[in-house]
Amino acid sequence: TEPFMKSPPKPFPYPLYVTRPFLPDLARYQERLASIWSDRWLTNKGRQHDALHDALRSFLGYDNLSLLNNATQGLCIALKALDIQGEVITTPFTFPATPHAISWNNATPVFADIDSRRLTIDPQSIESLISPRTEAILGVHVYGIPCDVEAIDQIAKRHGLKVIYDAAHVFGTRLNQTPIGQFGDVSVFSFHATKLFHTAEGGCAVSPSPALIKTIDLLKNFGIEDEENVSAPGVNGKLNELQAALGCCVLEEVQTELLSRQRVLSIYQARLASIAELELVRIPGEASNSLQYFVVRVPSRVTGISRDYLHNALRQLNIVTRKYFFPLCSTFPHYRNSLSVRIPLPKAESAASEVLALPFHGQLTDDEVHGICDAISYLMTK
Ligand code: T4K
Repeated sequence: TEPFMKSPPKPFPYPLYVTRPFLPDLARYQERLASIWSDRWLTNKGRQHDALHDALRSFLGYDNLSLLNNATQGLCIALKALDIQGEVITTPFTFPATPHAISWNNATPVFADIDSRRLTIDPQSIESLISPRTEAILGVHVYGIPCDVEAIDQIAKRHGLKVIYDAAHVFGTRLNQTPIGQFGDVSVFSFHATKLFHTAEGGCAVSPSPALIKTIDLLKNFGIEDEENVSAPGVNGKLNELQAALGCCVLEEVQTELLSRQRVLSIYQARLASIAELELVRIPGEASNSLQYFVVRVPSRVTGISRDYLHNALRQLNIVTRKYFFPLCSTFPHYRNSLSVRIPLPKAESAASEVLALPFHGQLTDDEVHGICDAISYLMTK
């Protein structure tokens, strides 16, 4: 396809959102709803919950998995299950949920810089921040790019730290064939509507340790052991039957969504790779692509064109891109003057000012993706 177009592109007649939830066959969902109606069982580990639990365990390859009502609550519960109370070294280049979960546990997030290529937490920066109060590292596999799990593992072993991964973007990811959640002490996935696999709201925790998942199961259900024993100060983190049923239906058809996203990705890559002013954020070869986001970077060294210009100009054309993840969490009022920000974070700042998530989901037609590429080509080269 011709990479440059001469005339200005026309706005789309409807918004093209950064993402849209995949909706499974409605009749299949209604069948499951009918079974919920006849069971009259709406939450607290019903049949749909158990069906989704088993299906995900085999689909993802995890023995120990706990379904949750969302990933934020999941992170809070995971940190509690590991009894983290001191400092947790984490990345500022993430969704607010990541440091907030640490803060809700009355622990202190401490922001490390990121690796400028992978965009994930930089192991060297982690080492520079370790103090006698450090108890854990919380890495985020941002956009589906795995953290440097081996380096993090070594640091954790050397200093006796726990490792938690925010796995909100890595549904199905394998790193050199190993399911990504096998690394660290615990990983938490999000099943929010904006995720490739979703239950409208939901999530799960996985861990190599059956004992830790047992604790998470306990903490997500008020700490109730049985009718007469409550052994821990738990919360309510349960996934209900209507959402679990939706998840079962989405999982049955997730391959369709993956194929469609692969089609969209191929068009973007073929059309945008030739624009010198744009860098495509790529998933490293050793990892499978979770196809969660498609992100480009507009390097600030490019004169005349900034990420914000591209974002605003595309919005005029009804192309709704998002600046995931700007602003950095380290700039939020709650953190910026606190013990959380101890070192300059230049690489994270530069990434946050340059990234742009483009519309990326299976319902986009080829023509729409080409239209987005036409608009970007025009704006970047005019
Ligand atoms: N860790 C990381 C690294 C995360 O990225 C997230 C969540 C979490 C933890 C926490 O996971 P959860 O506790 O949510 O399970 C959205 C999502 O709400 C959020 O889950 C996600 N990350 C984040 C990256 O994106 P917003 O504030 O950008 O959402 P919103 O409402 O602007 O939606 C984005 C677009 O999606 C809309 O422009 C249109 C489309 N959309 C959205 C919804 C909800 C639809 O078409 N239909 C819908 O039903 O946060």
